[in-house]
Amino acid sequence: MANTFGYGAMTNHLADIQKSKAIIIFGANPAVNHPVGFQHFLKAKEINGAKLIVVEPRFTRTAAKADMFAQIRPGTDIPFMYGMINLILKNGWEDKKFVAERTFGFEEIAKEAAKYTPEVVEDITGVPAQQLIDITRVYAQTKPGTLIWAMGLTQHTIGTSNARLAPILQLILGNMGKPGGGTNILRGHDNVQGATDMGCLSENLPGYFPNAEPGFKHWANVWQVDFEWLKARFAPDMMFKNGFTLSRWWQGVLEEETIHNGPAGKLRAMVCMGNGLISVAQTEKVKQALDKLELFVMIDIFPHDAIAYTDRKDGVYLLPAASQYETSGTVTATNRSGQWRYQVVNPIYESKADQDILFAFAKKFGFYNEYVRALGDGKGNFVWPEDATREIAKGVKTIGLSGWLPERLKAHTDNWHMFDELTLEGKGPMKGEYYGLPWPCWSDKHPGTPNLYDNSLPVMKGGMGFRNNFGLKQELNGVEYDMLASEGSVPPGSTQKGGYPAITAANIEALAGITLTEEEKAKVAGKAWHTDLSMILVNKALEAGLCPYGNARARMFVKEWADQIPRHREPLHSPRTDMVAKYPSFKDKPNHFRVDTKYESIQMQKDWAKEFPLNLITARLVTHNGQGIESRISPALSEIYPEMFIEIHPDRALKLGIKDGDMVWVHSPEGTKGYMKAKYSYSIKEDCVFAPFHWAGIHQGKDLSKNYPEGLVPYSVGESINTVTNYGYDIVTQIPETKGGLCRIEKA
Ligand SMILES: Nc1nc2c(c(=O)[nH]1)N[C@H]1C(S)=C(S)[C@@H](COP(=O)(O)OP(=O)(O)OC[C@H]3O[C@@H](n4cnc5c(=O)[nH]c(N)nc54)[C@H](O)[C@@H]3O)O[C@H]1N2
Ligand SMILES: Nc1nc2c(c(=O)[nH]1)N[C@H]1C(S)=C(S)[C@@H](COP(=O)(O)OP(=O)(O)OC[C@H]3O[C@@H](n4cnc5c(=O)[nH]c(N)nc54)[C@H](O)[C@@H]3O)O[C@H]1N2
Ligand SMILES: [Mo]
Repeated sequence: MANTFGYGAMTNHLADIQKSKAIIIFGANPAVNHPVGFQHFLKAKEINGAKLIVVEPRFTRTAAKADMFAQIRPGTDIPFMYGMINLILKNGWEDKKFVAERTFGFEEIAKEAAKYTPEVVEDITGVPAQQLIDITRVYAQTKPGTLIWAMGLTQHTIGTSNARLAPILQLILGNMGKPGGGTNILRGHDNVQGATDMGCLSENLPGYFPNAEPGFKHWANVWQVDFEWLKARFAPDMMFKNGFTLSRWWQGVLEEETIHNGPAGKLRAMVCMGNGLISVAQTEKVKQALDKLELFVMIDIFPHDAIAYTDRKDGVYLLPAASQYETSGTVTATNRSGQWRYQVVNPIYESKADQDILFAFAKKFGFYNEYVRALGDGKGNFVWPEDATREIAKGVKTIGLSGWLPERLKAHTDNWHMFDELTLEGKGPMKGEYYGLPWPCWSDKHPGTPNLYDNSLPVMKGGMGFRNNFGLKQELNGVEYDMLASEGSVPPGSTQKGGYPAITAANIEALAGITLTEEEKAKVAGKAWHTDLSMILVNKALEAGLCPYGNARARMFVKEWADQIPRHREPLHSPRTDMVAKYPSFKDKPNHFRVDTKYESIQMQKDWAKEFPLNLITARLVTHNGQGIESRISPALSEIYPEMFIEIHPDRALKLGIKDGDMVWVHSPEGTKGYMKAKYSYSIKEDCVFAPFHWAGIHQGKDLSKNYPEGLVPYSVGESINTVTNYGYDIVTQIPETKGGLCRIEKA
């Protein structure tokens, strides 16, 4: 099952933010959620005099450090960014050369931006026109500028559009591919980047190979198994279909008429490995689905809250997983760097490392031999995790993991004091490599890539253009455009003078100016750079100073998408009914990760704001983590924030007759309600409330403590705000709209 929380990696690295002169943050609170990384932001301010701009619905601890703070209405970042682009173009602050040489579709963006005057933006976002003008003037004229985002941009029905418009803003300013610039998405869990890279999403295979026959054939080749054998593992016609997502698996159990699960029909069993389950929206549905499953297997280092939500007495199995300290291997950090970790202790008691649990399953299901065939001698004799790391290096060329050999990664962990913090350059024994070999690390000799898309550096020093993934020509408004970069836009030391396509067996000789031997030709026949396991194509490209994936233009316009350019659409449950008519949501989408997903039909159903007048924002606290089980089982952390609460502005509370510390009911348009403590706060506007999502164990007011295994009740239980968050899912990724929605509050 896929985890749909977030997409995208940092283009630059964390310490590179120290080189920024302007930092604009949309919907991230690094002072709280990335406190170690936030030190680089503070250093940029102190050492570099960088201007820090925060665009946020709440006055956060990050906002407290900002030079400029725009208190935006949730879900309206697109109008804000278009407003900036409008002013940039009016004042001629765009980087014309960059746009002309390295992008596609700019005119469409300019047309849309023209609609968003400062007055229009003020009406939609609630940010005063003059503030937008001031922020744009500073950000557009102070370079290099970096753009930061995290969950405040992604957890919306239009999350994907948000995540497209932010890089478009950076492209227009020419801030892409520059030290101190880029788009830097602060990712969540340890190794969430690695998990995405390894195919833990239900719509693609490891290394982002499309969920289609060529992708499976590539992996069959790497795994040395027969493609037909792989095919036989799937129900008929289901092999190339997206799977369910974590946010909607329950629909597969509960709502037969709206699922598209082929001959398998309803979901009957679930294995949950390292996820809290109550952390996704609609916990009442999650509860009902847990009750209805025939088999529920939890593989976790601790039996977590989901256990308490189901009343069932059988069909539940807890498999004790070992923690990261009891195993070893690589994780991938938010800046694409690899880190080797050594085991500290052997798994304690009867716990097993996750991979050993998976191996045991594979044996039981009868495909262990195929499962481990690519490892070691192919007969089950292998060294974990070294051989698995080699398999990754062999198969994942798409993002350039070929250079991530275990020996190299271990040397980086062993010598991490031998790297420069600001440039990541190695010294002494590590000379010539960048710390953590940030991907793409194209080959065993490539040093890694600290900053993506920097075409001022040779490819063998981490330089590159944009990826050629979308053809050579594209038509737009009757004109045919070249999708490759212009003449003159190319990393130095290349055999080419401008753009070039992705490397294949068919074009390598012409592009690199070489002749392959007959033996080489036979080895690479029919292959492209990312499917050629011999490495001949990649190595020959690198020798010619060519980036294996080509040198193309960044697309601002995407023909195949629901919105070809990012467009503002109001949240499904919007506090501004007048805006819904002007900026309606998408048409309902059938068969979206196997389930029908509603947009317009919910949005138009009624004037939600009348009954549910408060905008609900959910986010994080520094002392708790995720679903909260790992921090609520700590007596010390539970003491700092001992109970679930909801922040409300005192002026609004006064109108509702709610005093600071009163218990309240928070009602959701879903028909559910949550019981929690009201807390006065001035950090939100009067029409918003804020609640953390770290609690569980009380469901619609009912205490579930008795349902935890004996002796394992967390020190703090509370209502999960996800019982109250509203229906709404991103049109592409299906991330829940947990940062936009409505509620009503009454004194309990
Ligand atoms: N202490 C701690 N650290 C963590 C975590 C944790 O649970 N605890 N979780 C980790 C994980 S998994 C992740 S993904 C990251 C997440 O890191 P962040 O994205 O920083 O996390 P949040 O606090 O959920 O959301 C950030 C901000 O978005 C704002 N916001 C809400 N709606 C909007 C909007 O429409 N527009 C804008 N511009 N802003 C909006 C919220 O007010 C909030 O302050 O943190 C990681 N770090
Ligand atoms: N309302 C609202 N909801 C949200 C969000 C929000 O901002 N608002 N944010 C969303 C986001 S971005 C995220 S990432 C999710 C987070 O939600 P979850 O992923 O559910 O959160 P965690 O608490 O990090 O859960 C991790 C689980 O993994 C277990 N674990 C830790 N180490 C290991 C290991 O080595 N092996 C195994 N098998 N298990 C292990 C832990 O014990 C824990 O149970 O919540 C999402 N939900
Ligand atoms: Mo996350």
